[in-house]
Amino acid sequence: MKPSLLSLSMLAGLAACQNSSSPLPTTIIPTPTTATALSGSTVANPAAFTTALTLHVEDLWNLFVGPVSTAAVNTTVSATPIPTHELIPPPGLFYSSFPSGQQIPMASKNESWKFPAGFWWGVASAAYQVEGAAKAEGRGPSIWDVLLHRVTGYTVANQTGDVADNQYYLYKQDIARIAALGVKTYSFSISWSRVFPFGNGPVNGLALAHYDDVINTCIEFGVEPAVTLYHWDLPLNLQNTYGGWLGPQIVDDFVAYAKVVFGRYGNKVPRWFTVNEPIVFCNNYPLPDHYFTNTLIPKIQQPFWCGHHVLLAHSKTYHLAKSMGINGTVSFKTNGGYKIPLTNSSEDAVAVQRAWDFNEGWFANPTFLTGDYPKYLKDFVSGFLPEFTDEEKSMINGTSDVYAHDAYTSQFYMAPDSGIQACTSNTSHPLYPSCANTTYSYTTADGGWNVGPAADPLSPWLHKATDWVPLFLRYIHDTWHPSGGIAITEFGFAEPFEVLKTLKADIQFDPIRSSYYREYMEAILMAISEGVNVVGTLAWSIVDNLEWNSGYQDKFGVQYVNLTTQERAYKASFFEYVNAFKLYGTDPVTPHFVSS
Ligand code: PNW
Repeated sequence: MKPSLLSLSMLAGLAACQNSSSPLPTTIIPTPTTATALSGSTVANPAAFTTALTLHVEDLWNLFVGPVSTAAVNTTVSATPIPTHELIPPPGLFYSSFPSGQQIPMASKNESWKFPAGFWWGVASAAYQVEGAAKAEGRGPSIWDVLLHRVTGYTVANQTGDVADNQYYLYKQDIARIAALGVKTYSFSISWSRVFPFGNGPVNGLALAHYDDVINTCIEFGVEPAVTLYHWDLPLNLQNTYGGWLGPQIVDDFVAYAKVVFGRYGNKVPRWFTVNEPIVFCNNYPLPDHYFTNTLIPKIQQPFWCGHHVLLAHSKTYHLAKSMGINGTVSFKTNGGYKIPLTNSSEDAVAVQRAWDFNEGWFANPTFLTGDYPKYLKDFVSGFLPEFTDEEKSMINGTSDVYAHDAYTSQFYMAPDSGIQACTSNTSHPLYPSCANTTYSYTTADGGWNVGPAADPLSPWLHKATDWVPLFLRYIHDTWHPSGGIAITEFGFAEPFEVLKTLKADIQFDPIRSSYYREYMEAILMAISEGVNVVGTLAWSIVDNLEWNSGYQDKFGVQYVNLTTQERAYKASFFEYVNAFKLYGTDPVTPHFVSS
């Protein structure tokens, strides 16, 4: 891999990210007295503290991450057929209008429900959460390698993505295992810093060859690949040279990355996603102090500078795909949930609208409606962000073929105790700038219950709230009118305390996650039967994986993974999910690669 020329000022803050494991000789640490200039910011005397430095990928690892672990298996493993005994569904948990696959139904199927022909459904993952092989075949570090290796107190159990599910080498069997259940789609992300170890500059052919084989293996097993270009694993070099998503340079770097990927895999991929959940990764700014290059952009503004560049990068990439003749759909994945007004007060109604504007509306209004931000958000960001030009607005508007929503849960929204006005006029109010408060519980007058059972305590944001899914789908349909329909591109549940179970057979039986999938599928069927155009679903996740700063303690897999042996096992919830399509699908569910 060719080296990259970097400015020494990117090393500002490096001293703080040193630890005893770092091999960096202390003599080359600069005095971190200044910051790199970014949009909207200035520095006192940038030239005085800048010099050129040539870095190889290995230097990036050594300087900023330190040693990484490797797996015992470090070459690609071929697939073996799935034994039929693994494909027998569990005994049912429910007796309802939704019979399980195994037992004699106690009630008959709801004949007014149907998934239309062509409905696409599958399971999802993301590169950093499953691949492992952190340094293999020239991968450059991403910000997540630094966050999990270096940042004190960032993780709950000091776990990293170094090895994860080792899917970088085990993908053939992972694809075979879903094919054996008849799953139609595998949605995964490409690691930007594998393809461009520095985020820009030289392209890594080994990474492109790897994803060639992942995509070809999907096709060979009758599984359609769905590919996300960016699932939070920002190449570290881009964060350190210009602040990552805070810098306008990211727009062209992202488009250049997309161009290489589209050029290579083009029409083998029927569904493309540009970025995953910008609401989440933009709200991850500001990154922790001291580990990345400093920026002078005020912390409160940073998420919105990120969002601004995301909208430009996404829309340019959308137009690039069309100009390259890509015939798959191109969308971004957003996230959130139905915002239930806690009471019928007019203040709570305003809080709900503010919450839509600062969440889904942030990216959906520009791309589906107007090319610009929704009202309450615009009132805030117009104080510092540049106004989109007319040309930019028309470039942004109409750039999502599908409304792709990662819709795990819903919650109640209400005005802050102090009232909305007292918050919007006080920049140090804890709820500023959205000024919408949230709760998971009904009011005492309404019984005080939670909206539904809680997930694992490591996902405190997540409750089973499937009752609200039909209304939510209706709201999306009525508000953003997506012409290509709505896809639920992630949904899933962290079974409480699953990490504490010791027996595989106990782990495989996951009752709340199973009820979540069953009732979520019922909710979608209800919405479809009432005319909402839902076109696909992707369960999160294909396997237990690295749940970011919760490590491997918080489990979302519909398959269990033994992290010592890397053995996989189907959980009961996976059968529940697949059963929905067996019972209510128009298209057959066809298993592939089962041993006789
Ligand atoms: C998604 N929320 O993140 C991500 O795309 C996955 O990488 C992650 O593993 C999965 O959900 C489970 O956490 C979300 O607060 C994070 O509503 C937070 C929310 C939703 C999705």
